[in-house]
Amino acid sequence: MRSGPDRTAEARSILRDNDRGTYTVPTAGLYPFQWNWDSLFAALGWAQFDMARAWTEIETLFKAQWPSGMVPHIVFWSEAASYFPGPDVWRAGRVSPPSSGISQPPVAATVVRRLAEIDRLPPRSLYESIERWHRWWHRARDPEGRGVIAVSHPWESGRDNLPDWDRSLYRVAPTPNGGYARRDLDHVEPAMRPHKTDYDRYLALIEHGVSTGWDDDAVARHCPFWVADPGVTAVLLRAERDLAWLGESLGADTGDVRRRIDRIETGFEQFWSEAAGTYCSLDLRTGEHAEAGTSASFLAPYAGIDRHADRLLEELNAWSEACAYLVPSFDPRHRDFEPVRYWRGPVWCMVNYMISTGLAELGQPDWAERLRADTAALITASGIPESFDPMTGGPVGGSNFTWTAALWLAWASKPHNPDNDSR
Ligand code: 9WN
Repeated sequence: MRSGPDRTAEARSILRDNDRGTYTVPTAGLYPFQWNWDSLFAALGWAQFDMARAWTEIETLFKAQWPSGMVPHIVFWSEAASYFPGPDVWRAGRVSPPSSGISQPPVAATVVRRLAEIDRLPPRSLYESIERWHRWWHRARDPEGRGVIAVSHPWESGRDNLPDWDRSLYRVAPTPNGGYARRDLDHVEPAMRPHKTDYDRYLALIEHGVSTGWDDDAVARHCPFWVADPGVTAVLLRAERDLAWLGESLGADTGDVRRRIDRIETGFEQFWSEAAGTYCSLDLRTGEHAEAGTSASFLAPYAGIDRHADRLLEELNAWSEACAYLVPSFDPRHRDFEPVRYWRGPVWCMVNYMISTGLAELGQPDWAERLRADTAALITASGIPESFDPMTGGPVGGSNFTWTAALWLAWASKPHNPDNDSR
């Protein structure tokens, strides 16, 4: 019998190597701090062999929660020169520890529910912290109560240089301070990273946040980039449902959570674009939908939304014919698709995990298993990098990557079991 590489041993040792005691860095060098959604996916991996460490990961992240309820996308627990932009650029220092001034897709309640199912319920204080974070999303990023959640920076979506953001981002005047030195290109080939023209605008948006003192109302009213994201909205809707489950298990009053669920469940339809035949992001300053679908379009079932399910499955089938491995981050038939440039094409295994979970719950076990099997094949062949080329299966971005390791341990290495389909 042919024995392949032992990815399970490798994945565990990547988590251990990236462990900084109370949090896990996404990968050494390229990302030397605690990142929000990376840490939560890391907890799923830790839970496979060190449950106490899994809980610590989440507790550490919530120690950085802002008084407003916001949980930052990066927490600078220590200093490191290998990443730009650091705390001196974000100047979000009115709270300790220093952090960025924006958030990231709120997967916490969903991960905590998973941990509760395999271990124990969280303390009430953690439930309340997550509840405050969810309330912040609605208040700060959907102040008009439309039922769609905006991002104030491409980094807040977690899907940085997606073609969706191009039109909205290129209306932002680039930073006049062009003399900065990027650090990401010290670690990863330029062809796999965003362009300088994108970075100039990422920095301008940080400067805008700093100029408001990171004030939520001012950001909502004046931020030049204000785009409702089906990715963040679907993740939040799923998380609200899981928060309701946690709240009920803990004996909390979940009336507000239920009202928020109703609002986004209805609001989500605003993402549907008949022109694109899928869910697309929506620029709230101009009212325009993006031109094409992204991997986030397929997160609707994960959010418990089955409207347009047949159309989504047709679309997924069309994507599967246009690439070798599902699910590319952007429509592989579109002119802006780039198979190795970060979020303009590559496959990200934690996105596959979320889409697959939704497809299983939709009653599509074959599609769910196809995504798991594709992810397993990618990791088996190419190791544990940040993401993968959907055409060749080759590794893309940083290496020895925490979330790929974690999702291998928690999901991709385990063939689908139909008995696990019901929530
Ligand atoms: C900016 C850490 C993070 C992920 C994001 C991913 C990338 C950062 C960057 O890396 O973003 O947050 O500098 O490129 O896009 O999803 O959390 O892995």
